[in-house]
Amino acid sequence: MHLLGKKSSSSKPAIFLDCGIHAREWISPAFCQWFVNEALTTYGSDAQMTSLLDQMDVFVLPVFNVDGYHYTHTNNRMWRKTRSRKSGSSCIGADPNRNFDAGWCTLGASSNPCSDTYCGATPESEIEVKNVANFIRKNKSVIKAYLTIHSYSQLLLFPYSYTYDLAATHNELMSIAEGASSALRSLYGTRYTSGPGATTIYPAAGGSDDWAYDLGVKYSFTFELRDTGRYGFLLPESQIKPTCEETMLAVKYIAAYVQKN
Ligand code: ING
Ligand code: ZN
Repeated sequence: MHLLGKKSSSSKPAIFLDCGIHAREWISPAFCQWFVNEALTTYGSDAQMTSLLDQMDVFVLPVFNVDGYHYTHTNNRMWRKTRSRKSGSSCIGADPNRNFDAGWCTLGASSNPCSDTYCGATPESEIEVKNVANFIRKNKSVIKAYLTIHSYSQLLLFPYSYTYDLAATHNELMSIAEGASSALRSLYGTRYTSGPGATTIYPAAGGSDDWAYDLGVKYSFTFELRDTGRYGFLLPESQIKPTCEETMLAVKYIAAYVQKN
């Protein structure tokens, strides 16, 4: 994991950013790598990045599901889940974004180990999920925002996905998401839709953003990057750079909001 931020004697408020929860969503790890490079190369020249890293820390987990990501390079480009073994089943892996302890396995998830949305044997059964959850729990007093990057569909989602109930801070989350989406659109005209997961994409329990929000991380968002289905997970190389550039604007918008609130 990368820790970005100007050294300080006191602990600063922080943002947690992860990429690559799902193995086949290759544009996601590309974005985290882009983000770290931008932070390292524009600190001191870009006013917004400089002030962000002076005042906040950013924890970046560039590839959450490393085993799955590797497997998409060697065996199956369309693999989504982890690569854990389960006794009594020949099927491998659980969906890390159904394995968090948020309405676990009640909705939009499967208890069949062979399903691509298998919720796992228990909440946090997956070692990747357990470790990220432990890290966020341990640092919850400083983590103000949780951002997780997926693809595809061009959506900016926020809680809840495990229930149709609106989040207590729904209006604030919606207005941040709309602001971030318009910042993103300003670069190349890419259109994003904002809203709660359950009604904007589909109901699904056990997701990381819902879990972080219920833990007390007020600003919790799931990005679904390009495209809307023409290429889907097989986003062409020519779209990597523009996708990362426009996504940076949205992430910086959210970071600036969190910084001043
Ligand atoms: N989409 C997410 C998924 O895990 C999601 C949508 C977001 C579900 C937040 C639950 C919570 O299915 C993709 N593309 O993975
Ligand atoms: Zn995903």
